[in-house]
Amino acid sequence: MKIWSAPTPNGWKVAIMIEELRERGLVLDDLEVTTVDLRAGEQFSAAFTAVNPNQKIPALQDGDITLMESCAILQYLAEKYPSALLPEGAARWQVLQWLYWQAANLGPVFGNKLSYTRYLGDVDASLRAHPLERFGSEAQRLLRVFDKQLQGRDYICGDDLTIADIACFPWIRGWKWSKIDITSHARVVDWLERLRNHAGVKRGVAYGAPTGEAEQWSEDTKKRYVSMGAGIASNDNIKAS
Ligand SMILES: N[C@@H](CCC(=O)N[C@@H](CS)C(=O)NCC(=O)O)C(=O)O
Repeated sequence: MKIWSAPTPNGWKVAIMIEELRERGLVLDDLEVTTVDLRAGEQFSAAFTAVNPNQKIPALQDGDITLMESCAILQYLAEKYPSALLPEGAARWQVLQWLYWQAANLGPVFGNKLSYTRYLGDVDASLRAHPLERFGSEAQRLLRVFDKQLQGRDYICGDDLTIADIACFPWIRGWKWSKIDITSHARVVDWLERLRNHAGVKRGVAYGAPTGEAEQWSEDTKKRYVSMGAGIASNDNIKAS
C-alpha cells in the first residue's frame, strides 16, 4: 500500500490515522509513505495526477484501488484495519456523518480562512475583507455546532476517539495560524487537549515537522509555510496548471 502525503492538515489526518492504528496493535507493514513537495509543484506531475486527478495530497494506492480525498482514505484504512476508530452498527453512521461534515464544512472553511489570513498577502486588503469576514464568521458558527456536539461527550461521537475526531483535529489545532479564535468554545478547547495527549496523534503530527517543532513552529518554519502556501494559493499557479 502506498500513500502520498505532506506535512499539512489533510496530510496529518492520514499520518495520525496510521499511528493510531499502530497504537491499537494493527500491523501496517506493507506501507510506503512518499512525501510530495507541494512547494516544488510535484502535485502537478503526470505521475501524481495519474493517482489523484484533483492534484492534491493525500492519495492512496492499494492494489487496484486508488483513492483521493483524506476522509475517503481515513474510511478506507478504518475498514481495512477494523477498530473502534470506525464502530459497527448505528454508531458508524454517526461517525460517517461527522466525517462528511468535516470534509464539506470545517476543512474548506478553515482552509479558506487560513489562505486569506496568511497566504494571500499580495492581494489588496479591501478585496480580502469580505472573504475574511465570511470565512471567519462561518468558522465561528461551525465551532458553535462542534461545541454543542461535545456536550456530554469526550469525543465527537461519544466515549471513544474515531476517524471523525482525527479528521477535525489538524484544522482545529491550527487555530492560531488561521487566526480563528476557539477560546470561547470551552468544550472544543478541552477536546483539543484530550486529542493532543493520544500517543498516535503525537507521533502523527510530528510527520514532516522539524525535530521538536510539532507543536510550536520556529520563525523559519513559519516563513517556509507562508511561502509554500502563497505558491499554492496564487492565481498564477492555478493558471499555470
Ligand atoms: N478535500 C481534500 C483537500 C486536499 C488538499 O487541499 N490538500 C492540500 C494540502 S492540505 C494540497 O495538496 N494542496 C496543494 C495544491 O493545492 O496545489 C482532502 O481532504 O484530501
